[in-house]
Amino acid sequence: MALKLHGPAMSTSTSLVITCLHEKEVDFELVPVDLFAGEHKQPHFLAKNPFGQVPVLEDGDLTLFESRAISTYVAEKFKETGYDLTRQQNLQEAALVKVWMEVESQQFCPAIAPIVYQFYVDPLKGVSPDQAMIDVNLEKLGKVLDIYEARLSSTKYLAGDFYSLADLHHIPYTHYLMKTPAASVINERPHVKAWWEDISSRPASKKTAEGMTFGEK
Ligand code: GS8
Repeated sequence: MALKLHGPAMSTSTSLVITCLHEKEVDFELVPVDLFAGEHKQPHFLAKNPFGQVPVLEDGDLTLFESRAISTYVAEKFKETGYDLTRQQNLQEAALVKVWMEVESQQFCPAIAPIVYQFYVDPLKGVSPDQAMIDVNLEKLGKVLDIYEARLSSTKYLAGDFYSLADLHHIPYTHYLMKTPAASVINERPHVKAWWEDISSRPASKKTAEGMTFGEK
């Protein structure tokens, strides 16, 4: 039975999992969830994720939420197919993948997410983007990316000279950021820019990006 992924393809957390599924060449069924209609707060969805957020993955009788945990599960379960995203055969490499996955979740995401929300989500609510909120988080993101710039001047990817889940987890938010004036925070750092161009041009990343049309007319 094919895996079932519940969530809209335009959502960052859902597309994180979709990119991983494409990298691992795993068949899945994408079950749409209408966030605008509040479907994720309805009892049938809360039974799958009591926090009422997408995505949710169903694999037979196993139900998972939290996108990074789902992508790790997929990468580990399907270790024989597609691209090796977790480097489990090498303890040190696998540990570095985990370190940089944590950095994405604890440092990068808290800075980039509010910026993307200001540019995309607030206008939908009829509220104009809060420039002060953008500026404060751009400064925070710039400091994180200074560390990335130094790291990526000595290794091709974050965990080492190999692409991994740690890089992949950065794709969804950066995809949206790059369509805003805040893209300069990436473009003005040459190693970060080259890294972004590399990871976003992978076939799996491009395939996922086709569904990431949030806010586009
Ligand atoms: C966050 C999920 C999330 O924010 C994860 O899975 O990584 N830590 C979780 N999902 C958003 C859509 S992603 O852009 C969501 O479901 N928002 C609706 C809501 O919170 O009500």
